[in-house]
Amino acid sequence: MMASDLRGQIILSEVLSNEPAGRVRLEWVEIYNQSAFEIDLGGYVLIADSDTNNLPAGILLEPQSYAVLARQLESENGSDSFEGYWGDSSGVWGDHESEDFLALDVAMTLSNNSGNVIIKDDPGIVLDEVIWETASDDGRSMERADVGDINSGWHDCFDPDGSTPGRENSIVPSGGESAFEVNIDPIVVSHANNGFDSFSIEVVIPPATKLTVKIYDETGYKVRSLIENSETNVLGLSWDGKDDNGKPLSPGIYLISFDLSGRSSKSKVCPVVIAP
Ligand SMILES: [Ca+2]
Ligand SMILES: [Ca+2]
Repeated sequence: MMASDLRGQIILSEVLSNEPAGRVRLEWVEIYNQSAFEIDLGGYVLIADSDTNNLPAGILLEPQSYAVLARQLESENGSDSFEGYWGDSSGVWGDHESEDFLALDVAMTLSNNSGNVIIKDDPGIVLDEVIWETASDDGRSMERADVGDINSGWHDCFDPDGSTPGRENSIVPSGGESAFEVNIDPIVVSHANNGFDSFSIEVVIPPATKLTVKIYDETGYKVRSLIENSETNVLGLSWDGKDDNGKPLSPGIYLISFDLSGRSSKSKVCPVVIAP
């Protein structure tokens, strides 16, 4: 394959524009080499809002590999830098097993609320572009859904860490990007025979939302708080049929409420039964 045929094989795969809380220099852009060949990044141009960066020649990105272009890769005291936050904070990139991918410094400032990033090839042809018009949560990146398909869309990162620099992007849950799913199994349990089975509860919530789960009796009295403001996208919980004081509840029907806050404010209520 001619070198020129490789030009279109570098795509944008992830953007972190809204840094983790309290940080100011931690923006980065992840690129991906779709091809089956090493590609020299020399000649590629990254444009982030008004900042233009000519990537340095002689740096090779391996096939099907990611590289991070960071606003501040390293810093002397290790703190406010990509290496300090996503690496081992030694002050040097590449000296730790968590730092096993290519990362470079670029000059850029990405706005949280709206912006765009473009990658061009040597002759100035736009290879890929991403535009955003709303802020993601603090520390949550935007990821391309499928790095093998340049036409695929983008979504907020579903990984509990909030981003996936240098590695595969997170997967959209089966229910879709706005998935809010609750599965409870079983829905009837019994106090009989001393032993008490628990309700097993799995919840999928959209990115940038927080989940609170509470349990009420039939009269609307709250008997138990299971979790508050959890940001985990796929969460497994269990309820042992006891109240907040650890006391087994009387047989009857109970209502488990699932409330989202943040970007979406949906709710669900699911009835379960404690049998005699
Ligand atoms: Ca390091
Ligand atoms: Ca990634």
